Amino acid sequence: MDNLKEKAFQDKIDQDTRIEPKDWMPENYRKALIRQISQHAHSEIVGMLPEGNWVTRAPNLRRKVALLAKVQDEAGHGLYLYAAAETLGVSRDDLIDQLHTGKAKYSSIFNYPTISWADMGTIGWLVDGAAIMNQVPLCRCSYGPYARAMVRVCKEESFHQRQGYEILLTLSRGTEAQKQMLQDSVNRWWWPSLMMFGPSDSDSPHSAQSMAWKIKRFSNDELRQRFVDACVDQARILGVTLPDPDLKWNEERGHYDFGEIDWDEFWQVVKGHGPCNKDRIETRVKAYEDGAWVREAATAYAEKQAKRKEKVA
Ligand code: BYC
Repeated sequence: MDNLKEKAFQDKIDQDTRIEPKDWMPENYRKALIRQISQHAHSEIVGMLPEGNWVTRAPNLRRKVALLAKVQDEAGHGLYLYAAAETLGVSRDDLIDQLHTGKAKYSSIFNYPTISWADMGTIGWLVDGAAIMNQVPLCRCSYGPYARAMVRVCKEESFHQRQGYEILLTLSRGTEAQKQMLQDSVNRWWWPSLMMFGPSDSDSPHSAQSMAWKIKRFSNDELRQRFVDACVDQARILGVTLPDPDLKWNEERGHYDFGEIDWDEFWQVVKGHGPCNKDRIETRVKAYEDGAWVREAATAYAEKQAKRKEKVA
């Protein structure tokens, strides 16, 4: 019976029919989605921290307003994604608990420190740039609620990428010290940005199945290559050097060749031993605890309203 259901399910996927929450789905499809969507949601929420760190130190009011708005957008992305995960039968409290107890993964990139203002520009250019490359295909993901959430996320990410690039353009036309700050920032963020796409295809345990289910539309290496190809001209316009001596155009492949990623560093960070993993989780837990009174007040108000409605009825 399940075999028949599974065949009908795969036929739907092959015909690009969206799967919706109440449709039958294999248990492993549900689990794969909960895993990816929740990791994605956690990444958006933890992703607020490295930039939030600079809100009070933005160089002028316009920059401060834009940065604050970007960080708020990321909170919104986290909420759409938690809501999409909840349609699969998992509770938000459980997901948040997994993040706070260190059981859940989130993107490796957010475990690196933001030590200069240029990092706000570089995160927009490279980190949001990598995110867009990875996430635009997710708008065509086979699971409806995730795909629909991604449409809005991608529109906002695109705006973030441009505001980051504009920060860097301004620095690139500035003083020698500003140009150096820009180059130093790109030196630190280039390789971690390439790691955002995940392990090489040959070391990616989930890719084949996720692609067969059209959760992922392209492999980690395909998207990483597209990202490198897109960045080279953008770096040239900024007048920065990408820190990879092996980066060069390959006429035969029609792509840029690039150097070997330090996979030891990647797995160290993923396993919790990056420069900021501990600090990020501690800050996140504190923010959650400090916000308890807001959740309590909102719940008390909702309960009061519900009782009032009951009385009227
Ligand atoms: N960092 O078989 P694989 C953002 C894990 S937010 C940490 O290739 P998959 C933004 C992977 O989870 C950016 N862990 O897995 C926010 C798996 O572990 P488990 C987040 C990583 O799922 C604010 C194991 O390694 N974007 O853009 O097929 C401001 C094996 O990997 C990483 C998303 O989440 C990593 N970099 O492919 C600015 C997008 N890479 O679960 C920007 C949606 C891999 O077996 N997610 N791992 O314990 C995806 O597209 C896919 O999940 C990935 C990984 C490409 C990330």
